[in-house]
Amino acid sequence: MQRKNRVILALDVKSRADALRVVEAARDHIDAVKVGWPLILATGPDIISDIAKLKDVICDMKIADIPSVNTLIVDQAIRRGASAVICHGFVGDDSVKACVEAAKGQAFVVTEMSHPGGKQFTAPVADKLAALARSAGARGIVAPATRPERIAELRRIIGKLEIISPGVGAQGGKASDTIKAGADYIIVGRAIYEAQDPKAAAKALADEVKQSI
Ligand code: O7M
Repeated sequence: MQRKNRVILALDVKSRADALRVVEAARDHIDAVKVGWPLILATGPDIISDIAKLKDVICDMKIADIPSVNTLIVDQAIRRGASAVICHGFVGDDSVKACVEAAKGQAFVVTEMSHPGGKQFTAPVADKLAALARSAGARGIVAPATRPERIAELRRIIGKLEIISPGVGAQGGKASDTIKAGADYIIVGRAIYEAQDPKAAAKALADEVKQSI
């Protein structure tokens, strides 16, 4: 994944046509596309390979199963062209290690989630999940743009691992605050794909990021 714009597009749209339209529009101002269940279920898993021809794909199945099944899921995602995957840490170190191994290190572990409910169960254990990501050899963690102070705290735990951070725009987080707190990339969905002009929206976010570095 390039590190030019530091913007990852969360492509939670419901059709192949919309997916390709938004990626084509935003492609110069994003570094990767996060493809998850809404789009995969709406269009079929071939969408992973189709988008991977245009941009690096991070497959977001928030994988949370026993190690052997995690391996099967990651294998399928990588075979279809994903450059990285996202998994949950609460399932334990063996499950996370299975994802990391199958993805050859290209796995991100969810820590504290960005929505209000993320405070309920994920926040109290987020530091441990971040430490697990590090010890398991993951590429990085997912941390909340809605709580930049937590990004800074989690950064102290993970050292040089990468932080990709959702919650900018529709969930109330700001790109500049997120980057200043120590995130490497912002993850943005609705503020780009629901915009009148997705290209302009992506560019504005990438510009805000550049001014915050
Ligand atoms: O910008 P939005 O709010 O439209 O979309 C945010 C995206 O980030 C959406 O795809 C969510 O699944 C994802 N996300 C969160 O919003 N919060 C989290 O805590 C974690 C994720 C995520 O990407 O996890 C991998």
